[in-house]
Amino acid sequence: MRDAVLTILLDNMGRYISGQDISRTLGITRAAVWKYIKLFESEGYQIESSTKKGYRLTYVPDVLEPAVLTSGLDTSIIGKNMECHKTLASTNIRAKELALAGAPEGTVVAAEEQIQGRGRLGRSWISPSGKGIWMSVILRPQLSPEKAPRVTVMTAVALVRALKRAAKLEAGIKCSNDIVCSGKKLCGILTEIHAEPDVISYVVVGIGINVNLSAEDFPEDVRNTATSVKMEKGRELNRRDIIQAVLEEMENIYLNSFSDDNFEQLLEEYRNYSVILGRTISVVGAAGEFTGKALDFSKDGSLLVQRDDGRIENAWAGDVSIRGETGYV
Ligand code: BT5
Repeated sequence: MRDAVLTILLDNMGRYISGQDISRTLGITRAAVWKYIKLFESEGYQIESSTKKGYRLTYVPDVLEPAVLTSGLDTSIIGKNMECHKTLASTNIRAKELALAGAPEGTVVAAEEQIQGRGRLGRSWISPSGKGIWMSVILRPQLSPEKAPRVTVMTAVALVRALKRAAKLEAGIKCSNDIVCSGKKLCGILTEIHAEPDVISYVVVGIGINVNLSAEDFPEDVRNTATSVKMEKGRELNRRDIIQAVLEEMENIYLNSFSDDNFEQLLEEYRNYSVILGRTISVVGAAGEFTGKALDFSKDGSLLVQRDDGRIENAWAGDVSIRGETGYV
């Protein structure tokens, strides 16, 4: 019932709605409505009350809860089913449990804090409470497993678009799972798949966005290579606006540009956002390290790198780390 009252206020954000209308719609007393209003105020929501006009929600605190994140969300699949937690080991782990148990496509898991946030290749992801977007999306694309890198390409483009739309921030793509700004890492993507031999059964796309972190929130070893929306813009942003933009852009691409026919167009946008194409980079993989020129991204999502001796190698984002010649990018 709490969420139902909150949803009505959110759907009427900035407009008065009478206590009577709320009580009638939900079949509760006006006294009960008033109790919820007091509860929301104690949680940081700002609500104006007028004996004649009713209640008007004027401010929503930066908290992750399904009613807040889904109200006004313009999607038909992604985010229709949502779970928010105060603390999780990792949203990817929780999303995988849900996917295995049959959760519908588009289910989103978000957490205020992760205590075992994960990067690729067993690395960790710093996820302090209340300051970032740490979330995972479950998808069930009808794709053969070797096309799974497409999901990361889609997510990277969606993140760049969403940051531009919701935060007016120009970000770039380093390697498909790294979104960067001012030469530092702003977001990371961890795509994990579960597949039968010929078809993907589910994909969990883990998305980490440093929103309101300050330099001190990063441990020393990461501080020089990491940034946040707040550090770039000089002010805090509400995570809800960014989450909704990300989910909307993801769904837009998923429904319109994900097929074999349209993927080339998406790849073109991806190339435009790349901060490494044409540059000399260092590729660090299981087989060692080599330097070369980043030539292009192939249709399968790998990076084509021309080694100094002229040979062209495929570098897979999932298996390698890429560094600029002189720094992180
Ligand atoms: C990634 O790995 O970039 C993927 C990160 C995915 C995080 C999301 S959060 C929601 C979901 N649940 C999870 O448990 N994970 C996903 P990788 O390219 O391996 O980068 C990891 C490296 O980035 C670390 O070894 C650090 O050097 C650095 N790093 C760690 N935390 C960072 C942060 N918050 N911002 C920038 N850099 C960070």
